[in-house]
Amino acid sequence: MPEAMVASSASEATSGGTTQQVDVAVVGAGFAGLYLLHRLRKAGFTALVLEEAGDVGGTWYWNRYPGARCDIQTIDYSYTFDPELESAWKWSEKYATQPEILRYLGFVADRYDLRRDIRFGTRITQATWDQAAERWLLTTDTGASVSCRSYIMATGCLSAPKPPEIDGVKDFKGEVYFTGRWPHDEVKLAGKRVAVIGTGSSGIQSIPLIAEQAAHLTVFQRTPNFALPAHNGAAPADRAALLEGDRAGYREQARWSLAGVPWPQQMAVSWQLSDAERRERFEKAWAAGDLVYILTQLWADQAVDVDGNALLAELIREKIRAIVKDPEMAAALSPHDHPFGAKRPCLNRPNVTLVNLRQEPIRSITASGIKTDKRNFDVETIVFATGFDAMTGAIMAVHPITGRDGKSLSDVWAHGPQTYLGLTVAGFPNLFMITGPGSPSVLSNMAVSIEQHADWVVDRLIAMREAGFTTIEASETAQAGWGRHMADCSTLTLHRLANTWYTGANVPGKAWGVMPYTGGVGPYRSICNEVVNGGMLGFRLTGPNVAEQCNDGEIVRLQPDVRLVLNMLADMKLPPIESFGSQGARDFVAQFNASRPVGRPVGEVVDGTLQGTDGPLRYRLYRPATPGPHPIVVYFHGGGWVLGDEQSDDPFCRDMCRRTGMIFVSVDYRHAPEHRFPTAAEDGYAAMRWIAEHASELGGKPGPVMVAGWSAGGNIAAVTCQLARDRGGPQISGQLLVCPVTDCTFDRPSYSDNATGYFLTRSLMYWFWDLYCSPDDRTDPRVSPLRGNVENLPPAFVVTCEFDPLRDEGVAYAQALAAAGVPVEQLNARGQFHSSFTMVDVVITGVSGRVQMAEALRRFAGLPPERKHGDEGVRPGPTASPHEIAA
Ligand code: N01
Repeated sequence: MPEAMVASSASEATSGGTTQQVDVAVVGAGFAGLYLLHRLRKAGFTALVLEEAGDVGGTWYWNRYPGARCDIQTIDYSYTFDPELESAWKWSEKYATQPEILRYLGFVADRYDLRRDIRFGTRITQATWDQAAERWLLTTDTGASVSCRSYIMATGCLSAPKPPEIDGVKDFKGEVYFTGRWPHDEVKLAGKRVAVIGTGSSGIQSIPLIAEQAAHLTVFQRTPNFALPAHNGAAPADRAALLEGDRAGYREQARWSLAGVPWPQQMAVSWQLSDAERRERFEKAWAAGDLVYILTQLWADQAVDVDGNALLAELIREKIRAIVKDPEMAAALSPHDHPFGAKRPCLNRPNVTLVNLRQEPIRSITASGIKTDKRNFDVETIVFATGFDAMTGAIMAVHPITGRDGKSLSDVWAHGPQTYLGLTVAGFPNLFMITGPGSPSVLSNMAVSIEQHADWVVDRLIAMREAGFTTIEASETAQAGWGRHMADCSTLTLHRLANTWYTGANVPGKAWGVMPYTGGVGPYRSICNEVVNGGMLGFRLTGPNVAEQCNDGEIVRLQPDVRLVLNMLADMKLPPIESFGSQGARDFVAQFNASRPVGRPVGEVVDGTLQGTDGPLRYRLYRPATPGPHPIVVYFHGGGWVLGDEQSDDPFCRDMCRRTGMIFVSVDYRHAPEHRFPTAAEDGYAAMRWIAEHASELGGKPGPVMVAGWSAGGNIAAVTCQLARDRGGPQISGQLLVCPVTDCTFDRPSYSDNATGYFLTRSLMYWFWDLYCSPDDRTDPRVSPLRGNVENLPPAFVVTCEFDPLRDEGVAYAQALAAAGVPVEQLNARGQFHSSFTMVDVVITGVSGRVQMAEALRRFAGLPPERKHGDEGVRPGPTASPHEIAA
């Protein structure tokens, strides 16, 4: 049906039997649905909102249990699309109560006259895509159906309460309430024996208020949760002043921030701070009572590193011990099984008698109360604060959704939600989700995310109308790519280490996976913009009078942190490094390295000199904190034979020393252009010999050493192995080659695929080669080890990165070693660039690669594997895995 006809019939509200025609139907009249309706109308679309509840409010309509409030400061948890609206409404508290938020949403609905296009008390029973008409047909429980061109789920993330899944609920003779479906009439708890099951945010918010009324309250807690004081009251003066000082700037910062609230990125890492400094930061955060602040502002590694997080978690447990005087109760309330922030913490705290379900699980609910393994509790009222079938439940539970070719969304999502951008699903044309799984949603200030999503969707509908397109659908390629990117992002945070509703682990039988996008609000926004700027990358668009358009592909192929680093470098608009000249380039590298996070502590760092071929060479030795003697790894830094020194890969050496439990000796070989080929190679070999001969004096195990190197250092490590074999030793038990230079030709595809844009450029490599080695010498195996004899070399672990000009020569070297019978494993690191593995604590996704490198070195040394909890993802995830070419 033409859009004009659709429009003309749109406002004819129908009941029973007839089908209302609109451009767009929206499910849900919460924050998202209201804003969508406003924007759609302004854009000239006919729109209808279908809402099961009796009024607007969404989650704030249903969650009216005692104590319900928001946990993001209300000045941030507001619409920002209309400055007049902002000045027309004033919040009374720092964290507004549910009634006030509901009043606000009612105020918004009235101000923009939204209710006239909302059908309340209407549940959708079925949604089916009609391919011929290119429309969605919605049937409802009122009998009035709707036909729409586009169908938008504004259903919220926490709207489908989880069933109690405890035996015997039906037998209970008393009253049963769910926090997520609290009655609108007054609930009388005065003088009653009440049980609350669950101590998530809803439980913790409601328990103190229920306790005030009830004669007796028994709280059944399975998992203790981190609870923090909210210090409610007026909005803090400093935040209010920031907002009032530059409202537009403040809102814009929020849109590009990580969590949707304007706080800067913390740079200081936990191990850089003293105990006293950490405590001071923590006390400040504790006193502030701001969830986003305490989740992001203490130290840079608090949310990404198990150790950095444990320091904070212990400080909170210390508070619990100080507040709760009964040690047994304090222990029961102290979370130990999940990192702080991996479950949503609560701004409040329980203050009542507790049943620890870890010690006495609930057996069943009986007619008169709750029976655990040890006791019977007689109660008159049970409150289930047991949470939600989050993110997907709200979308799937409302009705069956059938897309193109009869595809059911439940089937497509049977093993976990698949989406493109969290906004669309392949196979479901013209279906959009607001804050769906795969978007930042619940890990962000929802108000900011909702506006971004709604704007993006409505802007696309406008653009389609202008171009004559009538359908839009995500491609399978784009969706699969987004799934990979989502999984990559999830390795950046600690959410993977907790059983929560974020991962689906709270619902028995639900597929496991981190459902919200963990890459941050700002990066997500820029990706959505890139999709548009890339010609709607990953979408197929069709229309009756226009040619089909499909610019297929993946929007993010880089690892998320690599993307951030490269974007940051691109924003700096640096001139090519080679344009600085060799000394200028060295100064630049030194300055660049000074700005990176300091390396982690090791047992000891010793600087010294060793005897090279023509005189002393500096070295830096990294010794583990464990008792020695330790195996020794001789390490050669990167820098194209021109740049760097024994300290320039300091964070990498420290990290590998800690992971392997081995001594790393980083050698300062001499550099070009002052010392050209074969100086670096000969220095490398001489240094390795000296270190092997002096192993005991250095505190190492006598016997074979190992060699390792990155980039040109990888080249020197590979060459050293060949020279040691040909010159009668010393014995080397293994070689770790990270993005090594192995050959002098530049015609492999990675040299053109990754010629620019990934920091190490093709022209920089040309420059390095020119400074180090004249064309006549380049085929010498001491600089092109791929040209040498690769038989009888030590076992190797070769690392290559997808976005590295040197990728293919690294692969070629691994293949050559394998063909010659050398035991070799190769790690092809997807989405990584040349510097990924040495940018420790900046490129966090490099951790899994370094874990594998450390394991390889331990194998070379004949040691058992030693994994650090949390590093490698205890859950299935797309960590780069070593590809064994041959053994
Ligand atoms: O739900 P939850 P919630 N037997 O899933 C326990 C938002 N929110 O409604 O952890 C016994 O967090 C379960 O135990 P365990 C906020 O984002 C915001 O409280 O699975 N116990 C847990 O203790 C929040 O994160 C505000 O071991 C059972 C609890 O029930 C999200 O909503 C306020 C059980 C469920 O906790 C969800 O919070 C409220 C069983 N069979 C909510 N099943 C604001 O302040 C579950 N539990 C804005």
